[in-house]
Amino acid sequence: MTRLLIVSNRVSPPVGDGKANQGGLAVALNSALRVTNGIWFGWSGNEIDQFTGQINFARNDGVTTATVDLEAQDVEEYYNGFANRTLWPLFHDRIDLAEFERGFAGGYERVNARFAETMLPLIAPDDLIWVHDYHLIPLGAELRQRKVKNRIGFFLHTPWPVLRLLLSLPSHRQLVDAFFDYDLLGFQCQAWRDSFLLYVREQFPDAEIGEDGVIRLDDRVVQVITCPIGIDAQEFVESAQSAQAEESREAMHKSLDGKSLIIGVDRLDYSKGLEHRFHGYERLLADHPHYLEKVALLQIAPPSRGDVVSYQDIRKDLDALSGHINGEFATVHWVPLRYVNRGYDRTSLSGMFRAARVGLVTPLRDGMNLVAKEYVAAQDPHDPGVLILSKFAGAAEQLTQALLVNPYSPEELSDALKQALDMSLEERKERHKALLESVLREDVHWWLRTFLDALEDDDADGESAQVISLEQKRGGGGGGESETGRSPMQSRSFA
Ligand code: ADQ
Repeated sequence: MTRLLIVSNRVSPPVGDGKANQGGLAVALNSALRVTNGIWFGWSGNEIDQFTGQINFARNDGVTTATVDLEAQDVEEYYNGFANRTLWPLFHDRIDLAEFERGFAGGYERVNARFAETMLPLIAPDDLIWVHDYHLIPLGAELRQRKVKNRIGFFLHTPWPVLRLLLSLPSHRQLVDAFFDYDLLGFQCQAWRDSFLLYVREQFPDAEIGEDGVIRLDDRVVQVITCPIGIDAQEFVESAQSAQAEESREAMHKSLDGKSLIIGVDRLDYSKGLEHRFHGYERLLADHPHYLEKVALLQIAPPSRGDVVSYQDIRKDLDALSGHINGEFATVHWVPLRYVNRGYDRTSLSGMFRAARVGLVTPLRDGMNLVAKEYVAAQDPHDPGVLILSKFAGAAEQLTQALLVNPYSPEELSDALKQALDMSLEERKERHKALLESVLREDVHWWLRTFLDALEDDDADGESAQVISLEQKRGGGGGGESETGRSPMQSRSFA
């Protein structure tokens, strides 16, 4: 079995109290690590005075994690800086919030180099290396500079920005150039992949782009695929039917006292469109007074990235807006908007999703959005709720039976809410059936298999001879050891 080496900014080791409190992504990656006896490498989340590169190993529930501490300056420039104040807003079309500081870019390069240097001793010749997300785009190139010959894949969890916006980043070419050092590049949906290929076509005219998504640039070959992430759907379906979920659903019903629940669950992030969502709900209440005291919006939004000013700002804005809406419409018996800044365990959440007549998932831009899929999986197929989904979430390419909306338009949101609240049982069942089929079919296990099959497949472009010769150019040779003692690419089987 080919060993898997996963690299992400933060590491999520399995936790003692079972699957319930872990996201589907962590569960799926952990199970792949368990099966292959793999390792998950990344930042511990801790700060240290001076970077030492010392790896702390831990083994939890059959999964080995290897973590390093970072200096405060690294955290500020790489994580809070380039990752969360430059790339995240840029990749979510918020150029107005993007900060372009040279120090950030320097920190990003430095930490990626430190990751590469530190993880080098962990890499065995046959390992498949899988790098996750925008924090670590240059990691593949850093590893290649250190003569790593292994197959390396990269998966981007966020959207890929439109060409003109990306050009605003001073180091955009350098950033994209690093992608050519991977063997496989995965995007959440066709739109982000197309946008990436368009960038390459315009900015790297020497690159050959095959119809199969294989790009050749000089001696580098990368295959670009669409591989939408899913949830652990079957597990979520079962969790929503458990006694604990039922308790949470019942408690919710009791507190609603016959009102229809509309639910939103998001990290508190400006990309999730919470302000626009609140305005859409306000519009519903203003334009359709017969819903007054008949509906309630529950928005659960635990704060994230509180060290970044734009996140502090959005929190203040939402506090004010939720107060304003409740001030305007509430009565002594009714709170129209329940706005909660804390997290809930996944089983309780599944019960709340099941209690909700409408799932309101309206990010302004989102790589995929797993909440939309969780809402679908949690529904009772005999009396399902309606999913309202932003057209600008990656999930909209798969979940076409949702009510798809422009999240910027309060009118469209209000219309969709009305349509959802008034929808017949027959139509709700029909839409839900199609949605559930998609969520079950393309679940997180399907995603994992699809990505790893492509990563293992060193014949992906149908021209293995050429790939092998490129491996030789990288120093792998025709069967002997390379200068770092790593053998060239070998056939792999991931079970
Ligand atoms: P996120 O932006 O974090 O992920 P999302 O896909 O919605 O967004 O996943 C959030 C997860 O956190 C969901 O599983 C959700 O249930 C959970 N969650 C949110 N609020 C919670 C709360 N209050 N209590 C408990 N759990 C809560 C990034 C990208 C997305 C992409 C994912 C996976 O931004 O576009 O879908 O990665 O690739």
